[in-house]
Parts: sequence; C-alpha cells; structure tokens
Amino acid sequence: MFKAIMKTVKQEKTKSSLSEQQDIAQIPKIQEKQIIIEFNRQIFDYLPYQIPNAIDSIFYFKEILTNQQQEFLMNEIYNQPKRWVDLPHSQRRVQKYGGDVRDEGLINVEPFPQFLSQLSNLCFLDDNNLKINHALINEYAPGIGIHPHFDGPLYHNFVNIFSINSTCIFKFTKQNECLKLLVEPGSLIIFTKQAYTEWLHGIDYYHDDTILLQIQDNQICNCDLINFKHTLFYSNLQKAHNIIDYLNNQPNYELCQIQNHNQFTHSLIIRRLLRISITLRHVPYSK
Ligand SMILES: O=C(O)CCC(=O)C(=O)O
Repeated sequence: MFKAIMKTVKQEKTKSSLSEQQDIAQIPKIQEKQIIIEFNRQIFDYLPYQIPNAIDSIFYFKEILTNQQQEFLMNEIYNQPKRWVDLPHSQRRVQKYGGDVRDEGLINVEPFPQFLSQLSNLCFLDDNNLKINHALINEYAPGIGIHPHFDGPLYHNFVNIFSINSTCIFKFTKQNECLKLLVEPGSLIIFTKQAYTEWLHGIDYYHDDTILLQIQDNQICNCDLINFKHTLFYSNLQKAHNIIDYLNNQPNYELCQIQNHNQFTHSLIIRRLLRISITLRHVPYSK
C-alpha cells in the first residue's frame, strides 16, 4: 500500500509515463459485487453497526473497502488535477467536491467524479429524498490531525467518513468527557444526532495513538475504545493464538505493560501512516 501511495504522490508531482497510466488502468473500479455490506437505506440494517452504550448516534463499519478499493481511490484522488488546497494553519491538504457551502446553501454546484458517486452509494442518509452532494477529502501526514469542531448547521446532520491507509483515534468530546473510537483503514464511520450537535469531533496531532487494554488469561477484558468490539483489530485478536505475542509482532504496534493501574494492564502504541479521509454529506441547495 505504501508503495502505491508513494507512486501516486510521485505521479502527482511529475508527468505520469505511459506505463504508469497503464498500471492505473489495471486497477479495478469499485464494483457492486465487491462491496461487502448491502446498503438498502433502511435504518434497521444499520443498527448492528451502532456503537452501544455511547452517545446517540455513532455507527462504525469495519472493512467496508477492500485494500484494492482503497488503492483505487488513492489513485483517483492523487490524479485529480489542481484539486489540492493547502490549509497551512492546520498543516493539511484538502480536496473539495460538489460545490461551495454558503449560508444560503450549496452554490457553484458541480457533479461528482465517478469514484465519489460510487462511494456515495455506500453512504447512508436518514432521509431518502436527500442525496450526498458534497465531499471533502483530507490528507493527514503522520503527526497531523484536525482540531475538535462541530460541522455546523449548513450541512444536513448526517456525516459519512471513509478512512484510507492508516488507523487513527477519532475523539468525540464534550466538556470533560472524551469518547475514543479506533478508526481503521477501509472503514466507514457515520454519526448524527447528539454526536453531531452536542459533541465536538477531532483527531489529535500525534504521530501515534495509544489505546489501553486489560489483558488476562489470553483475553482482552477491557479496552478504552467505544467501538472496540466492532473493529478489525478486535476480530484479529479473537483469532490470535496468543494475544501478547500477536501484539508484539505487529510492525506498527508497541505493547507496554502498565504497573499499578486498577483498570488496564497494557498500553498499545499504534504508529500512524499517511491517512486519507473522505467525508460525504448533504448540503441543502440554495433557493
Ligand atoms: O478526517 C476525518 O476523519 C475527519 C474529517 C472531519 O472532521 C471534517 O472534515 O469535518
């Protein structure tokens, strides 16, 4: 995957050669049959993915995009001409599609490129009359995040965020409270209601993320992530013969023992890689 990113970054900076273009042409488009979860826009289909005992409402879908689909999306994103806009204060770059968001609604409306239309079909909105019409692509180098913020009233309050290439911890905060979600490559996070209107969301400006674990008798008994049981990380731990050995052998992980903590026995540091997120929303059209 890293090689693919470096290749696409290089392509963005230099003119792509014929052979590179042929490589890109060989990457398959997202096909309906490759999609793991069937989306028929009924809320009850989403309920198994809702994070329980958290705030209303956060949904987490692991592995919604395959590695191949993520590579395809990376290629599409890095081959869009003149789309990146630098945000020097935030140290990120963004690409925006669909139009400009204004108080009066969406203006300068433009159709999505095909890869975003395909991704929109995987999204959910709570009103079948509304369509995803706005996309924001964020590029995060390791060490870069996004400050806690509300998305605000200009968007319909239903957010779909796809993650590509790196994990990170996504935080919902309200005064002194903080809820942590592990957001993994290929996943989709959807949030609405209180999670949209009352809790700020953001990602720390860290090079790595730390999660706390209670490991006993080769089982994880506790973890400080609200979506722990919904993650690919959890599924992999369930399959591991020896959890400690498994965690010690992962290339981007560092497992440390914690002494004298009444809840957790270990901390796990997960190194961040370059991460791309694609945020898809509906913005009312201007009258
Ligand atoms: O990159 C992410 O996962 C979060 C993006 C976000 O919060 C935003 O675009 O408002």
